[in-house]
Amino acid sequence: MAARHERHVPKEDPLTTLLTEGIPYGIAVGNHDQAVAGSPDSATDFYNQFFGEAHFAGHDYYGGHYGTNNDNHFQLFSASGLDFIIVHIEFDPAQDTNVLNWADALLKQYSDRRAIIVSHFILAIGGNFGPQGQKLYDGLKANPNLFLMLCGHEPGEGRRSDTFDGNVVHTVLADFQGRTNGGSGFLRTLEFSPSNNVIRVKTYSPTFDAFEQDANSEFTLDYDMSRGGPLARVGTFTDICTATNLAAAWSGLAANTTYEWFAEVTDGDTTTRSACWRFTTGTSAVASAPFRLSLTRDVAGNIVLSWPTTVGTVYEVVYRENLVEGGWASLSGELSSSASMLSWTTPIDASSPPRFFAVRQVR
Ligand SMILES: [Ca+2]
Ligand SMILES: [Ca+2]
Repeated sequence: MAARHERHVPKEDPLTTLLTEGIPYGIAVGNHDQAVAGSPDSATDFYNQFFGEAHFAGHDYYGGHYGTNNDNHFQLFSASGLDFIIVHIEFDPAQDTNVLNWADALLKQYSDRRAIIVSHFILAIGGNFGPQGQKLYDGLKANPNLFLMLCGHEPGEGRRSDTFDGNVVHTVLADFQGRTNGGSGFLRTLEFSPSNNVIRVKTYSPTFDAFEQDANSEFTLDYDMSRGGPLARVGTFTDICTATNLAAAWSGLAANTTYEWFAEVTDGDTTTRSACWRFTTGTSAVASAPFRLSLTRDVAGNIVLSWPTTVGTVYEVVYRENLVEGGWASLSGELSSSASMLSWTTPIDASSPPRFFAVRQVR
């Protein structure tokens, strides 16, 4: 955001943009939008007067804000089948942990959306993270849907790419306030090309009606959009200290499609993630019924699988020992439901390798 308290407030005009809501946008509060520059606890009255919740509330793309004002807020938007969440975070070198946790929870809540973080100062000209940028990256990098962070603050252009757990996060700095006439309107456009798995970044000045095309102004970022979307949560378990086996049904799988999955365990402070496994469904997908499969142990130590059912429907428990190779093998035979739940028990054979269970609806 421009480092001035006085500003012309643009009016989103549907007639000009041909978009029913005008051009959807969001704003990251900068140090000069704060009554005490650099203090996120000081007043941001002018910003909230013009760009507060009331200004955005009527727009479908507006997602909401943190706390009592609009200093930290987010938008949801979609284009060409790609769904995004973009979170705008106020300038705060110390990075308020509560705000960071709010952003982290949003990225998890919207794990099926591609996530962009925008904040005033994330990346320094030299390519190092600034203090806030480092905290934002460290605090949010475990979200596999995060792929892009955008910032200004330091006049100039720069970028870096970081990989965590196989997921690449690009951070891009573009700030033209030091140029002639306060930047001559120079702005960035990011064009997503799913068929090429790249984001094409361009730099344009409507004042000059010209592109700046040197290496730090026009470039492509690799971004794999081929997997059909970010990871989504399959199941969540709490109070698992004494659990030995946990299972969740993965519904809605498409046939002949490769999926990846992993497990994450947290005690509230530290989070540990497993390796990332993958499997490919067969010509007719298994476990396509939308129900939650629960797995417990009975007093004798047997495994008890149970799931909600429809009376008269026939199911079958299947298993596999390898999610990479082979297929699902029949285990239970046909099980007919006569109530709203069905349970099936099997002893544990300690000499067998670990097994993955699923329930198939036969008819
Ligand atoms: Ca604030
Ligand atoms: Ca340049």
